[in-house]
Amino acid sequence: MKTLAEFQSVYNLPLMELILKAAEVHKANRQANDIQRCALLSIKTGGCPEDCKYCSQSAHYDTPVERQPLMSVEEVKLRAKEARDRGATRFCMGAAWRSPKDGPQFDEVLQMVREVRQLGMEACVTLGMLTEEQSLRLKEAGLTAYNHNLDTSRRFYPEIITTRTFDDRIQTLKAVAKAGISVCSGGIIGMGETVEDRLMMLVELANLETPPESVPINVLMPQQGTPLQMAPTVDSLELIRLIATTRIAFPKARVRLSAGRDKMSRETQILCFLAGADSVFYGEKLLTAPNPDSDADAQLFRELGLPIPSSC
Ligand code: SAM
Ligand code: DTB
Ligand code: SF4
Repeated sequence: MKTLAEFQSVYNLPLMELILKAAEVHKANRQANDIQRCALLSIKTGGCPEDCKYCSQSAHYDTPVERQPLMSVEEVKLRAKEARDRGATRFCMGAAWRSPKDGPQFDEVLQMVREVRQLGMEACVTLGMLTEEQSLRLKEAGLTAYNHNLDTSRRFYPEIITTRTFDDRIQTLKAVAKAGISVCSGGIIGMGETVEDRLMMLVELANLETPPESVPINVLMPQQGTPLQMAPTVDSLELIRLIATTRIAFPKARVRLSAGRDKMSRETQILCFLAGADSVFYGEKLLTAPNPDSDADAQLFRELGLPIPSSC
């Protein structure tokens, strides 16, 4: 059983000691130079019935995001192929749904998963709440991982989302794990929560029956029209401390430096990698928000001495 006190004592170590400790854990459990590049695609955009206060796709807020129906399987296949050619090894598809409805649309998502797997990539989807049966069908289609973030601590959660509960999220994670799909779950920082909330979120994740093998840490990208559009910027050293604590808390997991990289200096990103982050989203767009441009990222990888396709 992991405790808040335990994670606080790690998080509050002198900064260099914390980074060195996280780097040691990283080196002992994972390959130091293996930073996975994942591509992200919004396969169904906007008009979501949930009220997540950070999200540009919620129908509760007036945002500039244009609604798009479910993309065709052919289009997804094309985008996945392009991403693979640029060096992505995981393809993540997101749909702005509360939960998928069984029927032709879910069948199409299953086909997208099959196509991505046939391209030799890991396939991840994030479709909202799932039943056990839907999880099993996704597993049969070859799904590698399911992303469903706890987002924040149990106590801060109702400040951010009121249309589904923290326990609803945990139920979905249970269904995903029961189906034998790898669990990808993390959260967002910068929504007005305290450092204690961030660590409480890690405690919840670490104490799950099946802890996540993949932990995305997103920095809030304030979205026009959402209640959090004016949220203040997160201090980069707080991000680095949280990444290091996440690495120590989940020694074998992928720790994903996710949303918000477009506003980070190269040096902040490199400190995050040193502190144990070992994955980024690669490509100019996340779901609706911008990501660093591919040339800048290719250059960063070259400067780090990491492999990158010569065409990039
Ligand atoms: N509808 C699905 C769901 O919520 O489960 C999937 C898509 S949702 C956009 C996936 C995750 O992206 C969210 O849980 C949240 O952690 C992250 N996210 C969404 N908007 C963000 C923003 N503006 N800044 C940072 N992270 C964000
Ligand atoms: C995750 O934790 N971050 C990604 C992925 N899972 C699906 C999504 C980031 C979204 C950033 C805001 C946007 O593009 O709208
Ligand atoms: Fe919908 Fe997901 Fe956005 Fe929440 S985060 S409003 S569930 S798309």
